[in-house]
Amino acid sequence: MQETWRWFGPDDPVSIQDIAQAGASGIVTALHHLSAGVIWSEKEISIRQMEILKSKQNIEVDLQWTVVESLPVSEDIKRQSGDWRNHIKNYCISMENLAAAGISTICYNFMPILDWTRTELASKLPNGATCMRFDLIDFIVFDVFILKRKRAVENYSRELQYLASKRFENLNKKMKENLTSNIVCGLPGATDKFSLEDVKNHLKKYEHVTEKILRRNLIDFLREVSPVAQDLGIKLCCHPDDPPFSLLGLPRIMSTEKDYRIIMDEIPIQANGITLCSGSLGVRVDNDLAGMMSRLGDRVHFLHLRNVTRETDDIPNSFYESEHLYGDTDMVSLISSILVEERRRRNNGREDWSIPFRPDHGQNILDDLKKDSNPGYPAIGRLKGLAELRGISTALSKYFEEKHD
Ligand code: DNO
Repeated sequence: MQETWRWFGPDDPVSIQDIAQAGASGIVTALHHLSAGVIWSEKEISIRQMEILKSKQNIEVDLQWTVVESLPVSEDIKRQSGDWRNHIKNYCISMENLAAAGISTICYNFMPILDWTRTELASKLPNGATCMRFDLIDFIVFDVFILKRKRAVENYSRELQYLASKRFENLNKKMKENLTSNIVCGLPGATDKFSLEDVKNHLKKYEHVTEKILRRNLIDFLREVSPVAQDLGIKLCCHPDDPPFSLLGLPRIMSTEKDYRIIMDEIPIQANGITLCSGSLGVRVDNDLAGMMSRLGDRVHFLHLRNVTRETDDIPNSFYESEHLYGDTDMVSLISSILVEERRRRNNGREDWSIPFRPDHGQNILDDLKKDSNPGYPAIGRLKGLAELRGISTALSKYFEEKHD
């Protein structure tokens, strides 16, 4: 398991030095300033590589940009509208430029309009730490009473609508603004920051896009880009929907093992792979993470390891981001499945046997609470997560080695 760490670029309050001291050896980053659909030029890519080099200052560690997260897929590609054909061409050119710069793992997602979504960015825990949270009732408040989406009520039971209406009555102006900005302003890494009007306009453009159409559009996209990636030695890895259920009445098509199976079977080449994100997928009680790793593992090219606690087992539901080892995903079983897959790859002589992972998100603890950082991406909370995950993987690897010697 190759330890990587997400870095948002020179403005990220968590520095390259911090990352080096956390012990990670790979950087996960993206050219966040470029809009979806445009070419990532060789020049822009090398500027980011130089920024990493420069920020290393005098540290003697081998820290390289190894994973792109994300090379965003434009809304036009997702809808097959407007300039989508050009955007696909541009995607292929960006992949060529990344391959030429020695970067060969590319994460992307296919969620319409909203990328990952939370209703609370700093929910207080009993021990004083804070974490991110998705509260279904708050989301309904936003959808039905703030955004006032047409036919929104059709997506929720009467009981949920009632609870949302009661909660809405108690929100003051500031609380409504906060909830809106948490949902539409774009969490770290999301390509777009929207206003309410933007969301309404986008929703209109998605009116005809059903689940079937969105899935077909993803397959069409992959049919074009996967062979190019394969020739370039690039591994594409689709990030799951976060949360893994429909939001704002929009289809979401990468939420379950079955969803992944369809996409992998349609384009059965190695370059067409997965980001297994235990935090996103773990929100659904019907996703068995360790099992998914064993069954889909051959094409898992990137791992996001984090945990959530579901507040109910219904889908959709509310959840909060728990500590890396203590949530609804059994992290020990998941890591054990990962190590079995790595051993299988090694036995088959695969060069990519060591799968890059990052400790995804972290709670804000200790000095994190006094410092600025991107929501979900504090230094110490993630460091704690990384250390715990490293502990499990080290112990299990040693155990497996002894068993097999
Ligand atoms: C959240 C992340 C997402 C992810 C994109 C992948 O922390 O996992 O922002 O990067 O959705 O395309």
